[in-house]
Amino acid sequence: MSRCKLIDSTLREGAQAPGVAFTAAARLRIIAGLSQAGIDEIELGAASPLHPWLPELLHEARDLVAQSCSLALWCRCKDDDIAFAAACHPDVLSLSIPVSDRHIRERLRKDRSWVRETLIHSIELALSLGIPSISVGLEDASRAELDFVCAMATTAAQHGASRIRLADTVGICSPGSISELVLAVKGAVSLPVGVHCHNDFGMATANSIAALEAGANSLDATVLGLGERTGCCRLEEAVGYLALVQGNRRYKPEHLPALCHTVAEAAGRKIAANHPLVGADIFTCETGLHQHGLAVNPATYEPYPPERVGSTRTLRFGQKTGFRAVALHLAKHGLHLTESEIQQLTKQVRACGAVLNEGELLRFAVAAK
Ligand code: HCA
Ligand code: CU
Repeated sequence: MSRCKLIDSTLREGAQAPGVAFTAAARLRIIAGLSQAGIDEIELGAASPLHPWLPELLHEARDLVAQSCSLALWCRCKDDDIAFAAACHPDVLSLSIPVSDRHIRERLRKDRSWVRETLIHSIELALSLGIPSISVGLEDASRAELDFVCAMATTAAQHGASRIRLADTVGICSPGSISELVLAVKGAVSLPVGVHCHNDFGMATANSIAALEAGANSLDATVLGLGERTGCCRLEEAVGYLALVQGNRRYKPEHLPALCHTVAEAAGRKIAANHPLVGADIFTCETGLHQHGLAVNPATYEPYPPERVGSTRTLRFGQKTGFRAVALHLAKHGLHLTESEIQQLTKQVRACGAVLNEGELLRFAVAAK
């Protein structure tokens, strides 16, 4: 798989989620956390005179992020918004335009030739105002006619865009269908192609990784998947998968818990105990079968060591406890009981009606001896 880029849109797409309104201080904390995690590009917001805080945010973000992290703005194809964006001096402007007839005709009451002309005009305007790099986001690409998607990607390339982004705006793609879309568009243009996947059927991260495997060059994500409706590809999942399964060393999963907690607090959201990579209980094990495997070799039942995400393994003992797990655990702490004592202890633990932590189990064992 070629080098991919992660583009975070927590401060743009994530801020569109209901009930979410980031403060200026929270935005800066989030930017700092994203940079620490090694994110390649941060979309700081939607360029519009309605967002007067953006010029200052861009200015302040420059001092916070690593050299290798680009600062981007998202923008509709509207002259006033493009002029506002240019005055903020982003590294990248993501110009967004719909390509499905549902959006073009029903929402905008325009036609495909309007889309083509507006796209050309907007790219040329943005370049003439000195924006160094233009990414073109094709909204609702997954429900658009493929020939038109490819034609707009080609038009964007011919007029100076540096990247195409395919949006699965209502999250209806599968890993197979997004891969086909990426392959088709990559066949039509020689520009980098990215994806922006929504999570309406819980497949945003899977679709994004499938897109990368099909040759996509970047993926959009938001922390905790914040965004419209069910949100988007979760940044923590993408970082985790790329770093911990694929061995990509640019991304730093150990910074994910702090980043996710910062965003959860700023957005007023809770993080589920089993949330991938950052949930409080993902390395807590209560079952005898798994505890036995973990005692033999943690890799039997863990995809990566807890320390990689700043966590620790926690064992608990209760009605799911097993004999072999208890024996191995006590031996690890230098407590050697006879087989029948361990059988007896296991029975007592299973029946005690509580869930014991490791220290409590040891005390229980000493008392029972
Ligand atoms: C939205 C627009 C967008 C745009 C994506 C892009 C989408 O719904 O607010 O410009 O690449 O999902 O289509 O986020
Ligand atoms: Cu979106």
